[in-house]
Amino acid sequence: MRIRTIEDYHEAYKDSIEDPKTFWAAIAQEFRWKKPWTKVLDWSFDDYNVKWFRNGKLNITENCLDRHAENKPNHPALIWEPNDPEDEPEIITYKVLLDRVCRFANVLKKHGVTKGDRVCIYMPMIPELAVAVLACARIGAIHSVIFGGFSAQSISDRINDSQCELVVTTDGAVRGAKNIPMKETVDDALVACPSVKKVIVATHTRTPVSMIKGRDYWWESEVKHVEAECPAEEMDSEDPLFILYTSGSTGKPKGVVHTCGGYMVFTSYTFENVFQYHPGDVFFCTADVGWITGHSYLVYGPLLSGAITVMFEGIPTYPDAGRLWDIVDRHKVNILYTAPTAIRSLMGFGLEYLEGKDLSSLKVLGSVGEPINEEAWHWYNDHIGKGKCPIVDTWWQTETGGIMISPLAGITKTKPSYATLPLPGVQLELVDENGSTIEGNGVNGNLCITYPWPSIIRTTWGDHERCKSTYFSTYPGKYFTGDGCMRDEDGYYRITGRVDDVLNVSGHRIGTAEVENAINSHTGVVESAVVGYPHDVKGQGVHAFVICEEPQDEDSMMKRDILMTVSRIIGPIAKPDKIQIVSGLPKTRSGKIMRRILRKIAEGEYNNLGDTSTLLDPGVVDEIVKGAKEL
Ligand code: 7RM
Repeated sequence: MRIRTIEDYHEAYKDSIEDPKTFWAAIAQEFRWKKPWTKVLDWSFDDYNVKWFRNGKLNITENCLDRHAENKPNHPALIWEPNDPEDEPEIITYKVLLDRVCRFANVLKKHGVTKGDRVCIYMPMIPELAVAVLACARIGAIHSVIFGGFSAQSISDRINDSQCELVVTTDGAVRGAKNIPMKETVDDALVACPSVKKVIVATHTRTPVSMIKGRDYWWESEVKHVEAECPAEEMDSEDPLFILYTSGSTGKPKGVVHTCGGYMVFTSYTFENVFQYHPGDVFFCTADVGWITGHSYLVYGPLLSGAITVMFEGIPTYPDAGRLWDIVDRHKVNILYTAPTAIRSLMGFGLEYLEGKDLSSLKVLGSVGEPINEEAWHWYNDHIGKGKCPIVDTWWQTETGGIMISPLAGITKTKPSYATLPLPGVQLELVDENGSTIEGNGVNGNLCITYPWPSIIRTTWGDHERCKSTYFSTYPGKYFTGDGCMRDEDGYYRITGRVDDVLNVSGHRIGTAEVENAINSHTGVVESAVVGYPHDVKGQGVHAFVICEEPQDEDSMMKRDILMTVSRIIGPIAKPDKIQIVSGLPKTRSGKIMRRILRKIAEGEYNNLGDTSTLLDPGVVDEIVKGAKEL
């Protein structure tokens, strides 16, 4: 379905509310199904259970690849831009991509992977990553992609949670000027992963690696010895497609499960409508495939729609802060989808990095992952879009699978820092602390969704109760997003940020409890509390308040060792920006840490701490304020 005008939007929205099943069935029938569904939707948000396109059979890779390889075999599917701008980009057509996916699918089969098995993918942003993901989907294996910035410990926790049997990785990775030892990290992880039987290693950096006989195999030699054809496994619409781990308010990340049919329908529908993709447009999503944005809008959404998708191995600041603009220029990118943190960071380097870059191919700009502040919005609009590219500020979550609130490019009137309006098919509600619906405009509340959409999270792997209690119990009968939200006088939505203990650091979701657990595992640490504070580039920074067994001097080894511990346990992305050693934490008489006070202190709002009289030891606050000022 294609919405082209604001009238279309309002009409589609109305239809989607009045008769959601008919609305989604019409979109779903645009895809290739091996067997039609018998019922569009079964659902309950009370005893959480959602099933879309019941008994429908399909394979998502037939829709991503075969359809297009038949119609336009030589059309580019993936453009790969290497880390080093001196290296050659790679252009992979639909025909070739299908071929490579089928070969690797046969490799997985040869190593015993079958439908329903879990496969862990830990790779840099190279074409083999997309190939590995799609090869799993081809044979019905459930992929669990782990972002390359996670530590060995994080990898093994995730592998063990979902009992992966096979891992796909590379010898090494390069990001900017850094070399990253991928296989070595996997080896460290596997010491604690008895479920893993095989490891497939793609050669990329030629970093020396250890290869264990009978367990470890080279990608390049494996693909030589298999057939080029691989039939697409018949999957039920509700069979799991992938697991993606994401942080919540507890110490343990959850494995968000998405299923084949609904995820396919929703990612393609949102891709085409939000970005107003036209055949032949070059689409560049800068997110890593290790995050949901990379899954939905680098791999699946664009390929389902037969688009040209750009994958960039490196970072926006290498070799200099003009790299993204070089890529736009070089590949004539029409649609750029990136995160506010990247915009803010590049903004800081100044306009000289835009000199001589031809950005005239750009038609649409997108933003995702965190609220975009007005300054960054205007910079993006004026200097990248040259005032002629609509900006789509897309709000969504790992759990929603695809974009939920966003302007439709060139159709919805935009407003800086507003995600604007829900897509047709998305039913929002704002609720107050008591769970009562907040009606009308010019209001603030907690953002809920009251009706299922096709790519809603189905479960958290291995623990359905956790899924129910995390998302469907705060406000019974509604999906609770964890975000605060304003609806302005025009009925436009503006996300104000998380209302739980989840941080958003450079667009990466990090649970404060996870960071605290990591810090607390460091020797000599008694207790810690982690909060976020506004950070000019990262959006949020991480401020850790730590109680140690022994008194510490200002630049003690302790702080550096804590950073190393967090890096080891979670990954460098979770390293606190500030560590403040304190002698106590503000606690209530029942022993609960008053995070509200710590947040205020971290934000620098020292004079507005609210009522501290109920604290066990009010004096501790003065000491923490003093320490924070000195930091
Ligand atoms: C896509 C993604 C989800 C959280 C979400 C929000 C925040 C995402 C926006 C945003 C304001 C946006 N998935 N968030 N997009 N906040 N405006 N356009 O990021 O699972 O990793 O994070 O990110 O808090 O709940 S995620």
